Amino acid sequence: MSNYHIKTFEEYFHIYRKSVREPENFWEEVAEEHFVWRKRWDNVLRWDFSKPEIAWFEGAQLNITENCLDRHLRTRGDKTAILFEPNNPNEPAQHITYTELYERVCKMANVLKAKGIKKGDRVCIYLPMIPELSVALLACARIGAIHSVVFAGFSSTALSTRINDSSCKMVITSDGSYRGNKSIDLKGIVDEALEQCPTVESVLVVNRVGSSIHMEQGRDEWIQPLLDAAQPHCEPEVMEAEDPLFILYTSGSTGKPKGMVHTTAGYMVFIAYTFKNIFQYREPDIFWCTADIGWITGHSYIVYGPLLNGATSVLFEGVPSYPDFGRFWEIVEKHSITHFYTAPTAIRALAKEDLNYVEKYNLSSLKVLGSVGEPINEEAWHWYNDHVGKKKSPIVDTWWQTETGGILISPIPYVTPTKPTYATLPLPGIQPALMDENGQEIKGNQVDGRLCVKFPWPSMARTIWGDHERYRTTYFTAFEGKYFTGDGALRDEVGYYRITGRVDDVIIVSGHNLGTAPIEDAINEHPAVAESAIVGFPHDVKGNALYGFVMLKDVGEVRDRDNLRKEINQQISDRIGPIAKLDKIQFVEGLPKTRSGKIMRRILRKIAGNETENLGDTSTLLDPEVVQQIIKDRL
Ligand code: 6R9
Repeated sequence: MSNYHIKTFEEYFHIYRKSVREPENFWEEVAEEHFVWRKRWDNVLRWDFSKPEIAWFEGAQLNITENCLDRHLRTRGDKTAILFEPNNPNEPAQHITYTELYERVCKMANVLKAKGIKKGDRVCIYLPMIPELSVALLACARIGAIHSVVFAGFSSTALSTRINDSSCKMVITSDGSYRGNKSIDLKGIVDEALEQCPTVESVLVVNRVGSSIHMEQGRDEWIQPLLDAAQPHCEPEVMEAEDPLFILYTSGSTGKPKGMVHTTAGYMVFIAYTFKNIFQYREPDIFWCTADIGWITGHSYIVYGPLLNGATSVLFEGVPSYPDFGRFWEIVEKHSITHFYTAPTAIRALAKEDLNYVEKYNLSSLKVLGSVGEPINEEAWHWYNDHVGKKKSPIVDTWWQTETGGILISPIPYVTPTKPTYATLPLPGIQPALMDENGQEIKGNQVDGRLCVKFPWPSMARTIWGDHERYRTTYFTAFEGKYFTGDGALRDEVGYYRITGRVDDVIIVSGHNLGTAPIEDAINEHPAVAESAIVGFPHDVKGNALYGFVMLKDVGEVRDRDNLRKEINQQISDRIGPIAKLDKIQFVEGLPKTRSGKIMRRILRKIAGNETENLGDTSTLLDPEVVQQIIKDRL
């Protein structure tokens, strides 16, 4: 029996048990059956979480793009690989076949090579959701360059920090981008960022909006003429299994973003396997993940997962509210989408609008619905199930992280009975553990604790770019011998997992992970600010919104507080991006601190969420008076 496609619940348990008993045999079988290798591995797995060192399929040689493109040409050359749906509904959709995609990737790979990009070089990609974005990732992978995609909603400072952290040699961007009825001057943001980026030698610019932009002599070039002149074939670079494939930055609880490094063979095997099983993908299904490729969800389940399986993957440039709140459903009907994968924040935003926006469209093509990015609340789950899935399409609530590369806990549709708000069961090969505060594993059911993983899986990040020690301390020291996720979870009476949220200083706003530290740093840079602390509080649509407690240097000096609030938010917008703006800013005379000087965010969180009745243990507070004053002035 093939291990690859799980079809019944019994089969799931059978495969799961095998994957725990003999993980190496399990993954070896998956790797043998479904990929093109230039050379077979010598060793399936070598690992030591104390260092931490993790290596899968060592000795193997391959190129992931051969698996995404070349091998499909004979059997699926004319099949649509990317179905591009533009921001403007009147602009025609584009069906890019596997053959066309292969040629476009090869051409771009040849352009990168001609610009001096070699195996191991880092290329920053700062593009909107247009086909060139997928092409750029694959072109890098084709020649062994390491792509570092930066979400095109990040500010110039956030962009330059990421470019510098991994010393990128090149940036691929566009003149501008469309989002709803707005267009954004992406190239202007890049120009500003590059004032601080000495390692960038060249910038390739895609023409998307036709705006007139500054082109820096000797540095910037329009990409289209170069592509037109390039050869449509490019020999794939032969990569070692553990050669880095990409870097993707994620927020941490300290200031600097963490460049998570994913490597080639393990990532490929796990992403292909999870795509196929978690979505029960079968030809000729049409798969749509609404995430941005700037996040891990887009990397794994818009680009690599679908292409590794020869699927049709929808790439949507726009937003769910343009030209109106029916846009998602209009697209589902128009392209007979079978799989729809989105985030709870989008579901909540659409659920607030008139039901007619959903009911107007024929959604009968849908077979599987997915959710990712944050816990899905009961109300949103039911709205999704009732009005989008019409109670016929199972919802897969998929839990995972940038660090995990692919989905670790999720129902398998038509196999695992779903339960609202539960991500349910681990995928084969994944061994979760709940830990108590003393570092002991909590066995049995009906328990809750901190979520760890006990055994390596192929697509886990291998390090943080340039800072392996930070990788070790962030993920492998809280619980000895285990990978710590930063999330809390509970396990119900049948062993189903429910993720309850972050237990560290990361706040998820509209599905975006925001570290408290970088936002506080941005606030503190304002000349009037002495110190600040931010926390999340519940919000109907965003899941969490941000509440800032800000202490000023000289209270007497400040005349216009509303203006100051605007300036603080502008500062955050400039440093990080508009997604990190605060919903509420309360000026305080002091912050609650422990005797060792740590801000007690736990207390601030309760105040922001209006749960001031029970503040918990306040005995370690240096000055309890401060807390009473903050409660009194609460917004
Ligand atoms: C894929 C992605 C990771 C954090 C993760 C957790 C939260 C993601 C979730 C979920 C509950 C789910 N998260 N999926 N929480 N249920 N189905 O989102 O990666 O951006 O790195 O975020 O998102 O807190 O630790 P990333």
